[in-house]
Amino acid sequence: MSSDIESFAAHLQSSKRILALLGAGLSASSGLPTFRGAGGLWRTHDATSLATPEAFNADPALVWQFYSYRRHMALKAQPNRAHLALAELARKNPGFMTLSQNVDGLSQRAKHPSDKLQLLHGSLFNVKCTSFYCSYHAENFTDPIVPALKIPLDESDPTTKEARHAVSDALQAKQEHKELDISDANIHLPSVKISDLPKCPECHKGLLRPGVVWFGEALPSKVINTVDDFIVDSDKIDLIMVIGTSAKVYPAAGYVDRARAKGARVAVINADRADAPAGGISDSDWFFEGDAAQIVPEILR
Ligand code: BV8
Ligand code: ZN
Repeated sequence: MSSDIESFAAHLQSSKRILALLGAGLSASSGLPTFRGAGGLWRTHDATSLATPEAFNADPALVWQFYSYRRHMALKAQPNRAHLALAELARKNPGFMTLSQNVDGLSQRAKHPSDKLQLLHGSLFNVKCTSFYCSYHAENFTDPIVPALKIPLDESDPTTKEARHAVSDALQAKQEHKELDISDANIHLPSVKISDLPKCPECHKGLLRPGVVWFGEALPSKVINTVDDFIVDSDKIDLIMVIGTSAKVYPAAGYVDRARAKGARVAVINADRADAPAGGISDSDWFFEGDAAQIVPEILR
């Protein structure tokens, strides 16, 4: 395995079909917490207990507070030099396709060409109606999306452990068919009434939900088909860059092996040496350890 920039740059130069799989580590330098990194979103706030249809059904107000907080943070953040360098490569190289697991909208704000940016897990800035008979969905950048979801001045994070306990209490109560009002869980969250949550402007009945892919939900078929076409249409894939991701969430992480199966060499950019994709890093690959915001612009120069 190499961390030699020259050999990587030479291979990049001669590569026609290139994939990049992006994860939360790409946006870390923009100030957005990752899911697993130190103090990450998952470790301290257990996003998995909030990023599910069950949690939303059990307590839509809490889950909306979680997403409203992340929308607010993402809008305050700026794309970093790695987002910009990847967008530049996508403009220059028609054979380069980016698969992003990130929902923070930073690649889009870096002017990454949209046809070259596949959002595997949706976006914080899409919303859709939860009513079965309504197909309303739209982009929405309003912050807060409704007044009731305004972030408290101290920007206290609504996904603290109290909130997490509240979700599991609510799930528990639901299962025991007891209606547990979130305020019974005596947590200090400003309780938000369901009636104050974002409503569908089309059917005026359904609650809106964030347009992200939750655990247990299928990835958007249009995105899957576009990525499959890119892979199948490629006689050979020359390179996949795996940038700032623990590569543990599937089916997204599975694209690394699919690229390898088409001959791709793998370049991992990660702050943590231990976080290599399944299947490890072979001799013909590269591992660049450190901050993606520093490394990516340098190796794509
Ligand atoms: C599905 C949107 C089926 C929401 C997200 C066992 C095996 C295989 C699969 C499963 C399994 N058990 C369960 C599953 C399925 C599950 C899954 O994979 N679970 C995991 C936990 C094992 N997958 C699903 O549920 C998927 N759907 O399978 O559906 C199906 C099929 C048909 C019909 C119906 C159903 C859906 C998964 C999508 C979930 N949604 N996001 C939201 O964001 O709120 S996933 C979410 O977590 C992110 O989008 C992201 O993808 C993922 C976190 O991963 P990373 O981005 O990698 O972030 P992480 O913190 O983990 O890592 C950061 C990395 O950066 C670290 O390596 C760190 O070292 C590095 N780093 C930190 N700082 C820097 C850095 N690197 C460089 N520079 C830095 N500065
Ligand atoms: Zn509707």
